[in-house]
Amino acid sequence: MTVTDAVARNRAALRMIKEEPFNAEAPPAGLRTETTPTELHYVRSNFALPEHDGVLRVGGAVANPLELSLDDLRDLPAVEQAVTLECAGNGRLDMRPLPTGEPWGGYAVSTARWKGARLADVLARARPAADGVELRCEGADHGKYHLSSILEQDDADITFVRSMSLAPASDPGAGILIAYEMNGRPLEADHGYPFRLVVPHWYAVASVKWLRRLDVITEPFAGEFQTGHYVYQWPDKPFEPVTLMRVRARITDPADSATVPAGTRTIRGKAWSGSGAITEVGVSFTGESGWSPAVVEPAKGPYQWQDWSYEWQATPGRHSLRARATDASGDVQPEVPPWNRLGYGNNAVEVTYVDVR
Ligand SMILES: Nc1nc2c(c(=O)[nH]1)N[C@H]1C(S)=C(S)[C@@H](COP(=O)(O)O)O[C@H]1N2
Ligand SMILES: [Mo]
Repeated sequence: MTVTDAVARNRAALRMIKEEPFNAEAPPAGLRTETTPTELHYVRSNFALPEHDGVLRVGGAVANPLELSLDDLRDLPAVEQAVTLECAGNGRLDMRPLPTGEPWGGYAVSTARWKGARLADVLARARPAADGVELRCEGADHGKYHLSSILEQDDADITFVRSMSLAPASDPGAGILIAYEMNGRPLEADHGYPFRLVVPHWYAVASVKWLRRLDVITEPFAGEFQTGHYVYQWPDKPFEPVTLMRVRARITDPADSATVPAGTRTIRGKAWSGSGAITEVGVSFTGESGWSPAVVEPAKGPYQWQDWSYEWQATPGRHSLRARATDASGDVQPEVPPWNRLGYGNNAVEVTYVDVR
């Protein structure tokens, strides 16, 4: 697929990390509103934009294999929900030593309204076999790829494939969609046209774009994007697959390096986690003092970031503002990025510098 005018328009307002395949962060404005406008939503693609023949094939260990078109998916009951997607590599640039991989700052995170069919409804029609354990999810994109294992041959041509356990995939309550609309419009090419998975709470690698095949499999899947990349390669403990988004807060206002007048200022931000609703956000001003509680708004939906705010008596001088979130599982942001070889899951507390005049 080529870069059409529509694709170029969708890319214009983003902060580019890499031109081909196109990878780009949201601008700070993409995090200030309740949901991120499509043209401000970050883009992360491992390969060039693929061709897609418009058919979703559902097979493997199923009683009733399916071939579904976009219209077939639209005929199923539709669900629309806001979902925060974050790349597992978000914040990699702040890790030391700097891991290999796309040098994401902090803005590979966005929230859109996604509409589609429930994955569980599609699987119910296909009728998985009793010995099915996982669902293999294949995108239409492929290309040369630097494999993470040095034992493998470098730069093989591989396809983007992920798997997930069959239990959540078959659970209508898990909120997993085969999405065909984003913010009320058909998907843009960069976001997976004609349809993609949207897996709430998980780092967005699970949300396979340009979805082409779903196969029920009877052995766990071990593809490059499952067991090579998207794995926490810890220096001091066993490797673990990347799964849920780690708890994180972001100050959205004032902007980093802003100058603001002295007086009462409202500090605003977002906070999100894949392991539970945000229960607390603390704000700290010197880098040393304790954490003062911010007001955390209740979640507007089960899968989206939450707003928080703090009334600040801003006195003249340079201030370092930090925000730290805690979620319902009791997980809290660390002070130091949790270093791992491929640089995933950096949810360390961030600092915003503000000059008050
Ligand atoms: N087919 C396919 N799906 C994919 C990817 C990809 O490279 N190919 N990248 C994944 C990763 S790592 C992320 S962070 C999200 C990004 O989704 P977005 O570009 O819509 O923001 O898509 C996921 N789905
Ligand atoms: Mo990602």
